[in-house]
Amino acid sequence: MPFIEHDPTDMNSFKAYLKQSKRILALCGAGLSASSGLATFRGAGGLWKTHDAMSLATPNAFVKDPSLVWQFYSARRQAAFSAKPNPAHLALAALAVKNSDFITVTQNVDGLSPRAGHPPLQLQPVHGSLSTIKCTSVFCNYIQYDNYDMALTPALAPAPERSSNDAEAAPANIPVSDLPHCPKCTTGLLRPGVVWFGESLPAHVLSEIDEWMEDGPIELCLVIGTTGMVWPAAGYIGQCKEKGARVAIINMEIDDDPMLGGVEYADWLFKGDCAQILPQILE
Ligand code: BV8
Repeated sequence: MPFIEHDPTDMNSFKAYLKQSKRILALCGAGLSASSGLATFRGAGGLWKTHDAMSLATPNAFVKDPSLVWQFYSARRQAAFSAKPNPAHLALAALAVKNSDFITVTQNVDGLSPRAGHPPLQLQPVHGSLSTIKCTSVFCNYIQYDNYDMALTPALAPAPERSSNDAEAAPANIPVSDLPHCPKCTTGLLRPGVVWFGESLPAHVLSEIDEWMEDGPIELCLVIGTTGMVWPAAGYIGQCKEKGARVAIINMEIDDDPMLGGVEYADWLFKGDCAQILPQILE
């Protein structure tokens, strides 16, 4: 069990501590958007039951089978753009409005936190966004932000007869010529503007987080709906602790001795749906 002097599930002690906290960092993962109906990475079900989401979120997967990877991301774009922010997104946005020293570091690419009204200067998307598309040609710097087209090409139109949860339907074999191509250089294949495994995180986002980190001690780190297994994002938990932060984990699954992000212990452990818990503990 973690080394804590109070009941780790006690919301009142958390709320009392939150009241006296200014510099707070929330690290969020796929579990934040689960109640909005978006599959988590570990639970990426449906059409992707036959494929491991982690194995598709890589540059090699895209080179090997751009058709499969584009169908994976097109389905996730369609799901994300149709989803609604849930009470957890709204609670974090409200905290950010109330406290300018609070930042959210999100690993999610679904765009639900911005749509929940989270102040952009206090939201750090370390893994990019599904609504960003960019050219893969080394000679072209085309990038488009905020593209919410449900079908970037006719071949990627949502399949009405097939819900994205239809595990039986195998991905179609879309020819590369029918995949999204760059409107600027016309020859480059477009890709989703997300950070794949093996790719660096956006330098400007990392430096903004580092700047915030260096601004002084940190009172509280909220670890919300994430396995804390993906680095370097998971490293922010330990960095906050080094700056004096207490840690609260909000997760559907809480094992007895969470080793999230190399953290030996957490001060609060709130087990359940963050869409239920966050509005309660952040009010
Ligand atoms: C890099 C975008 C180097 C794409 C994603 C140490 C240091 C640095 C790197 C590494 C390292 N060790 C290993 C690495 C390599 C790798 C890595 O971390 N691998 C892991 C698997 C060990 N990291 C990288 O490759 C990173 N790049 O390091 O580059 C470099 C340096 C210089 C030059 C070149 C290269 C890039 C990592 C980013 C990958 N991209 N996303 C996309 O979305 O398609 S990460 C992706 O997977 C998601 O964004 C997400 O972050 C991650 C899955 O994690 P979770 O968010 O935790 O989601 P998951 O489904 O796993 O879990 C959901 C959780 O929610 C569960 O705990 C569940 O219980 C809970 N939950 C569910 N429902 C609810 C809930 N909780 C509350 N309420 C609910 N309702």
